[in-house]
This record gives sequence, structure tokens and C-alpha cells, in this order.
Amino acid sequence: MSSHKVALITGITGQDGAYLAAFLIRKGYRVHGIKRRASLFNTQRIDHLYQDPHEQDRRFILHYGDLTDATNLLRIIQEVQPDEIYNLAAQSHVKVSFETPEYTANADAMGTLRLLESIRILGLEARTRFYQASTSELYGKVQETPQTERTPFYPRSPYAVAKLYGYWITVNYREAYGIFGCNGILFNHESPIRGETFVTRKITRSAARIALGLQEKIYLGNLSALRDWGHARDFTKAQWLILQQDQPDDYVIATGEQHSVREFCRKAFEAVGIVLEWSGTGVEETGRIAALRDSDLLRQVSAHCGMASLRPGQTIVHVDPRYFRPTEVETLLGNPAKARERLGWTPEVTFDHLVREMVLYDLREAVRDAICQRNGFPRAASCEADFG
Ligand code: NDP
Ligand code: GDR
Repeated sequence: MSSHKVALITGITGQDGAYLAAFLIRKGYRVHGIKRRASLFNTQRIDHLYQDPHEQDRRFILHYGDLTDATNLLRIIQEVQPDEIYNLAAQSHVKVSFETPEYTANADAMGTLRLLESIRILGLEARTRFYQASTSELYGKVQETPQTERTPFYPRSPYAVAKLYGYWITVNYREAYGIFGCNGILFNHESPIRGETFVTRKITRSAARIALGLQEKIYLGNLSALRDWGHARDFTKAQWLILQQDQPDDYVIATGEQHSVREFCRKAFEAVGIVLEWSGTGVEETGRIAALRDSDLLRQVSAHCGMASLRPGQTIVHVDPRYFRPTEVETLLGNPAKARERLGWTPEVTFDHLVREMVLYDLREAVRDAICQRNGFPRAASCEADFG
């Protein structure tokens, strides 16, 4: 009989899945993860944790699966007999949820139900604790600021509406069947491995690529949106703490600090020595280079690669309405007092540190791209390429 606690993580190939898996392995867990079949490798974020299936006593095991496939989830849970399930899998992009609302509901809402039902059908109510990745998007059109566990919800996207179902079905299964089910209401959290189409990573990646001359400009949507941004490393630790309590409960996880997209942009470009000035409003708003300064981050990578020839006055940030949402969440700010008091949780990474860590990572990526490009090695193989 193994002494390791067993965790099952859905969404293990995502940002949070990768941080949480590494954290749980360090804590001595045996970690099982569910990944989707994809036509290209989708395990880049967890490759460092991979263990060959032929190794004895593995602590990291992957299973093919999908939140839209009930029998598959039931079989995996029966096989794994987890002490803890972390339901992190989701179609997690708010803007994309307007384009794929039915799929988003199937994965994000029904997927949660399928996992809870599996626990019940298998008679694991007393054994398996369940974490649901709930979100500050539930507050949507906010009814009070800052938001707490008692603030009313008002979801503003198909994603948020699907997550509202996930939230309540978790509460309902806790009350109806005594399942140790908990919601972490997490505000935005980012990292160097954040998906490239979320606004923070889109900005840090562009700042790095513009500084190295790989890209000319960036197009963004609503620059005035306000978010409470933390670091995924801090936030995944909170997910674990939530399941270690004596009683199941729901917690807001946030930093309690708010910044605009415009401000995130300003900080990220400053980190690569580009001082931005804004002019115009709405779709006419632009960000121009006001000045170029020395940047310690750029100096760290400049030995490997040339820089862009940028000049003050150049416009590098534009607004493109294609990135606007049909219904927007303008402002989010969390109050993490309950998590601080009950879980002893406080975020460690500051906003400035988060931005710099992301920019440094993207600078290194951009250097690699630049070296490959300048030496005639494209990063991605193309069926159009002439390999002759
Ligand atoms: P990501 O988008 O980085 O990861 C989502 C994960 O879910 C990926 O592993 C993805 O697989 C997987 N997935 C998507 N659809 C399915 C499906 N149908 N079946 C199985 N797996 C699926 O999200 P994050 O790591 O940032 O977020 C984790 C969770 O927390 C999500 O539920 C998100 O909605 C929620 N959340 C996130 C916040 C944030 O700021 N990051 C804040 C609050 C909540 P693949 O790699 O194959 O695409
Ligand atoms: P969000 O994150 O919608 O809060 O959901 P995202 O980074 O996509 O948007 C944050 C804010 O920035 C504005 N924005 C842009 N967003 C994107 N993606 N691209 C742009 O070009 C752009 N320009 C401006 C958006 O309008 C928005 O106001 C994230 C996801 O991780 C969810 O899964 C999670 O539940 C919530 O955070 C909390």
C-alpha cells in the first residue's frame, strides 16, 4: 500500500495544472493528470515532470481524457481512486466563449457535473475531496467593490455563465451528498507560462519581440479594463490549502490590488526600455514611444542578439475593436481577507515582479526566435517550406 496521497488534476497541461502538479509532487503526492488528445504535443508546460511509463513507482501519470466524455472520466476516477480532485480543465478564454458558447457550457458546466457525479456513482463521497476552479468572472457587472465571498454574481459571458453552474453544482453536491467540494474564486493570475492570447502574456510577448525587432506593433482591445492580477505560483498554492481545511468552503483568492490593461502595458514596455505615451481615446487611442531608456533586462539578453532600431514618436500600440467583447467586465478587485484569516494565505509576488518575470521569460524566447530567424532556421516546420 503506497503512502503517497493521490491527486487527480484535470487541465494538467494548462498554466495552473503545471504549477499545481509540480507543487503537489514536491509535497509528496502521486499526481495523475488528464490531458486531451491533440494533433501536436500539448505537454510543453509539464514536460519537465514527465516520467517514462516503464519507470517503477511513478509519481506523475497522464491519462487521455476529456471533460465532455462522462464514461472516460468515470473510468479514470475509478482507476485512480483520488484523495483529491482539482478540476482545472476548462475552455478558459472569455472572448472565445462568445464564439463557442455551447462547447464552453459542455466542458465548463457539464464537465464539472460529470466529475461530481463520478464521485457519487463510485461511492467516493467520503474519500475524495473536490476543488472547483471558480472565477472572479462570476462577479461580471460588479455589484460591490471589492468583491468578497458574499458579493452577488452577475456573469457577463458564456464562459462566466457556465462557471456559475460549476460553482453552484459544487455547492449543491456538498450540501446534498456531503462531498468535500470547494470553490476557489480566483481572480486573474498570470505567469511566464500563461496562454499567449490572454492580455498579459500577449503584451509581455509583444514587448519582447518589438524590442528585438521581430514585431512592429501590438493591437489590443479595451485598455481601460481593470483587473486584480496575481501570480499563478501563489494562486495554485491556495488551491491546495483550500482542500486541506477541516470543513469544505468557498474562498476568494486575490491580491487586493488593481491595475488597468494600459498600466500593465506601460510597465511591460518600460521593462524593455521603451517609455510609452498615450494619445487619443477609444478606438483612436495609441501608444507612442516617448523615450528609449537603458534596460537591465535587455542588457541580459543583448549579448546574444541584435536590437530593433526604434525611434521616439513611433506608434507601437493600437486599439483594434476585434478584441472588444460583446459584454465586457470593466473592473474586478478582490478582497482576500477570508483566505488570509482561515488559510493563512497571502500572495508573495508583487505586480512589478510579475511583469518583469514575464517580460524576461519572453525576451529569452524572442532571442531564440531571432537567432533562428537570422540564421535561416524557421521555428515551425511548414508544409510549404522547401526542405530540398
Ligand atoms: P488554461 O487555459 O491555461 O488551461 C486549461 C486546461 O484545460 C488545459 O489543460 C486544457 O487542455 C484543458 N481543457 C480545456 N478543455 C478541456 C476539455 N474539454 N477536456 C479536458 N481538458 C480540457 O487555464 P488556466 O490554467 O489559466 O486556468 C485553470 C482553471 O482556472 C480554468 O478552469 C480557468 O477557467 C480557471 N480560472 C483561471 C484563472 C486565471 O486567471 N488563470 C482565474 C480564475 C479561474 P489543452 O492544453 O489541451 O488546451
Ligand atoms: P479575462 O482575461 O477575460 O479577465 O479572463 P484576459 O487576459 O483575456 O482579458 C483581461 C482584460 O483585458 C482586456 N483586453 C484584452 N484581452 C485579450 N485577451 N486580448 C486583448 O487583446 C485585449 N485587450 C484588452 C479584456 O477585454 C479584459 O477586460 C481570464 C481567464 O483566465 C479566465 O479563465 C479567468 O476566469 C479570468 O481571467 C479570471
